[in-house]
Amino acid sequence: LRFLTAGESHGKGLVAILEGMPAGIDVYEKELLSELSRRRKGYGRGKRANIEDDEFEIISGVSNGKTTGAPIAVVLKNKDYENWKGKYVPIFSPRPGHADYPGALKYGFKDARPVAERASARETAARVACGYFAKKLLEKAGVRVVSWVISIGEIFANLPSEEERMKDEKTAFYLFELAEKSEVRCPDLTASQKMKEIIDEAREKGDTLGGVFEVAAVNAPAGLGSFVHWDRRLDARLSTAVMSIPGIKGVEIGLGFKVANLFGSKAQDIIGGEKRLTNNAGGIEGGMSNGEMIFLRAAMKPIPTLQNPLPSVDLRTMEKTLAHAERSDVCAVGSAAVVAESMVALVLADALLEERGGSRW
Ligand code: EPS
Repeated sequence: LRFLTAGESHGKGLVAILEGMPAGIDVYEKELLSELSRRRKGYGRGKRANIEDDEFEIISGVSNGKTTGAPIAVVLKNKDYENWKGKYVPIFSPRPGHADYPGALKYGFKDARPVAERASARETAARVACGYFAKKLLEKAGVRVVSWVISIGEIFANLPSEEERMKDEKTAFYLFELAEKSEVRCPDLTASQKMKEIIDEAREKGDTLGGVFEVAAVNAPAGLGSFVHWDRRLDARLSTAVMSIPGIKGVEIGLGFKVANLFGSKAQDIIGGEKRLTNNAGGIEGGMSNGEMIFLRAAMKPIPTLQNPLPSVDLRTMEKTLAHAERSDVCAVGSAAVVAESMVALVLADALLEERGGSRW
């Protein structure tokens, strides 16, 4: 299974091509639309989210509501294109933390606009479109991928223990259901309110916020991925996929960094039967799924476009100035979690097809 995306933030639209999906997977346009809107919405997203409605067209690979085995192509419209048409806003002063500066150095640009247009997280809408088909394939195998936000800035959710979140499938579904009701996708509705307040505070100050989210793949079968070669390891594939989401600076599997502080006798998940008592490994041992819930956590940095801009330079003269500022999001952690679900689903669907193969499902 592989996919490609094309498109710029304020261009005509996005194109996603997903290749390698077997035939016979049910596709419902309403469900795809709802996945796209889960990503687009959320407290802290900018005004752009209200302009876009992620109108899409599936132009190949689906017939009579089922995949055909041919490459699936989805075209997503950028409604905002009409507002940008004929206008051109250069970016001469790169935003610290953004792709602007290294992108301008890389391509020899004095104007970082072409960099910013493609580096924009608008592209993640195309990933969610591909992720929808991966989720539908996983659904046939009884696997579900869910996510929730655990912190935004310094506001931390009060949740069931980490041990329980990593281990218990019912808890995972419960947290997911609550997160779906929260505008910041956080299952602790009291913390959600505080998160909204801190987002308001950031907005008023012309500042931005990041946060941490968790993703769980429930009912994933054992044996996905492999130990036999570095690039077949499932944890490596998952972390690459999640790290590739704009703004992500850290990915942990299971207990993550904390496991390094434990004695071996406390870190491992004892084998006493088919299921383990704990899931510190996040469902992956030796680069393979072990039949426990696959569990990961990712950290997103604050968005680099600040309305109260940081110092920068003018790329034409290298003289000191303030960074470029334009309409942007204040916080997009909830959206990143939805994108991460899609990336995890794409990796797991790929690994599942390696195991089970087949042209039709
Ligand atoms: C983005 C900046 C904002 C976001 C955009 C990603 O857009 P604009 O610059 O047009 O206000 O809203 O995200 C989306 C449009 C989207 O669909 O996620 C950026 O620079 O990354």
